[in-house]
This record gives sequence, C-alpha cells and structure tokens, in this order.
Amino acid sequence: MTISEPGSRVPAAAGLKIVALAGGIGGARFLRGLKAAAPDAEITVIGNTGDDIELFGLQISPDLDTVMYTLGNGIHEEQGWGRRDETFVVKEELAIYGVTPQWFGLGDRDIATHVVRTQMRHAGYPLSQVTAALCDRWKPGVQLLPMTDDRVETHVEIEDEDGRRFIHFQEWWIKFRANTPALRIIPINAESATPAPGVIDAIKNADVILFPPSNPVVSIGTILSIPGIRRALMASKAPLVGVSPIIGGSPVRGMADACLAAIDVKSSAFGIAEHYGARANGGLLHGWLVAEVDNDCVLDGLKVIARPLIMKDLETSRDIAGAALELALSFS
Ligand code: FO1
Repeated sequence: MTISEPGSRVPAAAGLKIVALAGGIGGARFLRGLKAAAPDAEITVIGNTGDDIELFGLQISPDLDTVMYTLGNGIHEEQGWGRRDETFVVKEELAIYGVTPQWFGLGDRDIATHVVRTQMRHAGYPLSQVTAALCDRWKPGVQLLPMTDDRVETHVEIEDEDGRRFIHFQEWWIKFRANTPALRIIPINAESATPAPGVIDAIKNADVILFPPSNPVVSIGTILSIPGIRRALMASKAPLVGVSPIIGGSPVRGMADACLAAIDVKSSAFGIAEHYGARANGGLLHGWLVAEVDNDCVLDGLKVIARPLIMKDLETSRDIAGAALELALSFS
C-alpha cells in the first residue's frame, strides 16, 4: 500500500484494533489525531502511571488524566495538562497555610478528579476500574488502561548542594525543570508490578501497535518496564510503528533530551530508533516516522518515512497519525 498524501483519513483502518502506548502531552495530542484519522477503529491506550504522585492526600495520575481530558475535550489546550477554565483557589489557600509543596499546580476542577480517584482507591477499586469510571464521564472514545494497577513511581537521582538523593519525577520535572542532570531515572517497584487487566489481551489482539511521540524514557520506557508488556509486544504479529518525539536533535516539547541523557541515548530520531531497536534485529519497531529534517535516519531492518511532525492542530495531528497508521498497514 502506498503512503497516501497527508490530509486523508485511513479507510483501511475501519474496524482495526489499534493499541497505543502513551504518556502525557505529546501522546494525548497524537491520539486525538489518531481518532480523527481512524474514526472507525477500536483504539486501546495503555497509559503510563509512573508519573503518578500522592499530594495532600490525593492520588494523582497525570498521564492518564492528560489523555482523558485531551480526548474528552476538557484539557487546558496550551498547557497540555490540567483542565481548561481552571481556577486555583485551593492551591492559594494551601499556600497561605504554608502547606508544601507549592510547585505542583493543582487546579480546583482537577482536584475533583483526584478526590474521585482517591475515594475509589480507598474503597478497594483498582486503578483500572477507577480510570474506567472517570472515563464514563469524559468519554475519551478510546479504552484507557493504566499500564499496571500496582503502584509504580518514577524517581530521579540528582546531586546538588543538598547532596546526592532521589526525588519524585514530578519534582524534577516541575520544580527543577529537569535542569539538574538525572544521574538515574528509576520506575520504583516496576519489577514487581503486573500489567493491568486487559493490557496483555489488547496487545495480543491488536492489528496495529503504535508508539506515539511520547517520552521514550519516562513514558514509553516506563510502560515497557512492566514485566510482560515488552514480551507481549515482541510476540505480537501486529506491526509496531513509532513516531519520533525528537525533531532535528531537540524534543518538540517537554524535556525528553534530559531523560535520554540519563540513559546514554543520543537525543535524535536515530538514537531513539536504535534504543527501541528494529524488529528485524530483535528490537521492537517495524517502522519509524521521523521529521523531514531527520530523513537521514537509517537503521538496518527498520522502515523509516519522513513527514512534517509538528502537531500544531487537529489536522496536523491527524496527518501524522494517519501516516503512522499507513506505515503500519504497509506491513500487512
Ligand atoms: N506540569 C507543570 O509543568 N507544572 C505544573 O504545575 C503541573 C501540574 C500538574 C497537575 C496535574 C497534572 O495532571 C499534571 C500537571 N503537570 C504540571 C504536568 C505533569 O507534570 C506532566 O504532564 C507529566 O507528569 C509529564 O508528562
């Protein structure tokens, strides 16, 4: 099948079972484009929960919420996280009480989501059932599964004037803006976590598997760190296509380059492709979508196509998702 010009939907995707491993902002925007490119496909999103954090007694799942709000049309569009039309009165009141931390922007509307999640978790519901209940309201139009129901938190080892220590990923990401080098990035407890119900089956039954342009270390990498998920992806017959989150050596958004440095992977479309590996040589990827500036990305056994990769609106996101989908379908 030829890779058709940007702008078209992908009719061949009707009825297809598509599985996407997604992190936060970039992943969510890509998924919005995927829904537009393949409106009649059945999309299952395996969401990263390593960013999860408990603050002020509330259990917060940033990447699940970003996907849910973005696809459910409740997201703060410019930020890519949190709610549109948000207020921060509770945050201001907490600051007046001197409650810390004050670097996490917890909005009033967003707090309702965390209250529901925390109440349900305390009542004994697993995160996967909490997420399904929250999605009953938001109707993201995809099945959103946490990568695991077990608690996995990404912590980052840094060294500064206060010495060498681990801090929560959110503190490194928000308070430090990833400016302090990450000596190690560890998804705590991943090795004893199990995939959430439905995750392995979704991979097994997939016709196409996609890696959106999410952070390859702290989003997709964290999902791959859950025992059984990588093995299921490798055992799947479904073509697996990824989209580079790095254009011309720098991340489109976020600070993937700071994360890649922590695992000694070059911050380039080629570096990440090499990191994931080509399926023909024992890696994960059948295909890799790169920006035109990176069309010199050649990796033995990997089918690479170049396309404009800036997701500035729904149309560009749809075109990128459509190109990724068509690249995947070119293997079947
Ligand atoms: N990111 C920020 O840069 N600053 C914030 O204050 C902030 C608050 C926040 C609250 C809820 C939520 O779900 C996400 C939030 N994020 C914030 C984004 C978050 O750190 C990232 O989306 C992911 O964890 C990384 O993709």
